[in-house]
Amino acid sequence: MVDRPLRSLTEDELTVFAEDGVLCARQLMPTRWLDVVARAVERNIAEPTAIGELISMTDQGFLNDVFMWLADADYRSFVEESPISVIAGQILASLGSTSMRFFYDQTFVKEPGTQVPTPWHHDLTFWPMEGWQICSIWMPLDPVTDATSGLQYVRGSHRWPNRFKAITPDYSDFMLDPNLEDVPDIEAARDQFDLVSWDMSPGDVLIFHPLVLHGSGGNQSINVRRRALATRWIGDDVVFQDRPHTLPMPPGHELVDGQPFTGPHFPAFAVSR
Ligand SMILES: O=C(O)CCC(=O)C(=O)O
Repeated sequence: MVDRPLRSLTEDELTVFAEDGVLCARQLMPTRWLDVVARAVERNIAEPTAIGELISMTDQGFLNDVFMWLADADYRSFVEESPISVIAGQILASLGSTSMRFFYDQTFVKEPGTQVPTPWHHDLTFWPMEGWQICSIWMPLDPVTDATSGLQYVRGSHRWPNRFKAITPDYSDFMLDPNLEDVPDIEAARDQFDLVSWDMSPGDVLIFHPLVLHGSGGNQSINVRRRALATRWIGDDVVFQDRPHTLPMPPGHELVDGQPFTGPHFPAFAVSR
């Protein structure tokens, strides 16, 4: 049984997502689901997955973890039963998809005072896939401002033809594909880019396309945490592309190069506009 969001996305919001590559949608997620994820995040901090151990910088107050739902009942119930799939389904239907699979979940916690930035990047080059009918939904559990590491986006950059190197917060060499372009130095010329960001409250979500450039600073607050969960969703036109320098897929996956994502690691959900 899948729960409903507090409201549906409007046609105007779907148009903003299509044109800008990012939409800040206000008050969609009921508090009870934020509480479920908050519980999961505390457990996640205490016991990161094996990949989480590698990609987090816990000594600097930064937790980064992926595919948690495969091992944690609260993350799993959020994916399977919360309104998150209904929201994603509306977005993918608006992109013309008739089907949807869950790709993966990812936690980003920046504790007060952490200096760890999220370097400017787009997401598609992190992933072993090609396709357009894809979205991420980023859901904060705390109030977010620029000062507490709110995400910033280059509006409309999802339509650029470029494919940029995948820059991780720890600048991991493993992810750097020498065949891809460097991300432009946006910080050196901020006024030359159409940058957008939002102050957010728990219940709001950011919905964005994997080709839109985004990033954020550290958390400058001395007392406000910045806990967020991103979930990634894929539609009809997405195929597995077995490329080096991409996020490893979970052990036991059944993916075949050039074929759509299938199997229990990538469960199917309904789409409806
Ligand atoms: O929360 C962050 O700092 C990074 C989020 C992000 O880059 C993403 O969800 O794709």
